[in-house]
Amino acid sequence: MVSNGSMHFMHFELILTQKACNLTTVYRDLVRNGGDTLSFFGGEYVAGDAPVANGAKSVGSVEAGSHTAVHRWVGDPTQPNSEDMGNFYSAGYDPVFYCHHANVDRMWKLWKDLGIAGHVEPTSTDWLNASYVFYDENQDLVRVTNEQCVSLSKLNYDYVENSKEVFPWRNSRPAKRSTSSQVASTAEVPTVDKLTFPVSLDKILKVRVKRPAVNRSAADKATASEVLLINGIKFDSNKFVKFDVFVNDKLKDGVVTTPCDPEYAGGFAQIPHSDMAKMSMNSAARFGLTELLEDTTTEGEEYATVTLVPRAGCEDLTVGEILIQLVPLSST
Ligand SMILES: [Cu+2]
Repeated sequence: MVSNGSMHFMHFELILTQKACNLTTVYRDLVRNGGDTLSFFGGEYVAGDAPVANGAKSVGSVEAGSHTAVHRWVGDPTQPNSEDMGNFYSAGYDPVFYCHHANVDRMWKLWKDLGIAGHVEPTSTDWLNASYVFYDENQDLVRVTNEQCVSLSKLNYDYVENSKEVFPWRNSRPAKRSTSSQVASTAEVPTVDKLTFPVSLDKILKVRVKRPAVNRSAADKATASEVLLINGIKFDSNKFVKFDVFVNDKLKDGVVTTPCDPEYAGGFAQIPHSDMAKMSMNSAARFGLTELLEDTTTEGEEYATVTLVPRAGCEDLTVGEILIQLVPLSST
């Protein structure tokens, strides 16, 4: 009976831990990694650009994070390519797809309403005029532009006002590490210039990347966010691919960091396009470092130690470039 009781207690603890971790995931997608327009929305595809196979547009923070995670979780793992929600061609067959994407739309609204500098929608005419065709309720084709979708009042719907009840993740920034938990010396880890790119992610990759500035002041952080760029991510679009990114994750011996910890920068994940012939995709990812460096007490470090951990489908995935940039928050 006693062991049964403690089992229940452990189970309860795990649920609480998972819930807190999930809230941290939403916080990361909307705040930490969504600090500027490009980081939140992902790269724009513009007419005249190179086709997908050659271009390298970055994914958005929600898109590659919680959005893709839900596709994967709800997909059918017994199917070779994780059908229905777990695959591009079949996701719309599952009615939950529409609930899921309505919530992604809501996350856009929440991101905008946070009122954080840098949370600005694209303003280029090209983006505003981009259009799509849909069937309306009379089965007539109608053309809809981005501009017509940006304003919820034009669409005649809205979401519940921000409140504690619908905003439980707002205070889910990871707890700050004490200085003593970090092991500063990582001289055995190669610097990025010692690697030959493109580099394979068939195993864990650990590299030190020089930061453009150290000990940035609050004023510096208000004008530019520090962003880790993983460019030229090439992979096979036929299968689910995922890798995780940790920064300054070398803690005391025996302490293993997880996606619930402040060292977790985020992940890159793509559900497969299994109806296509084998096709090489080229993408990129952006991870916000400003808060991460504060949370891990490493703002004073000249280099960031970046760890890429392959999780699925990375046997033939390669990375073309890893660098850190300051992104001005006034730019849109
Ligand atoms: Cu989706």
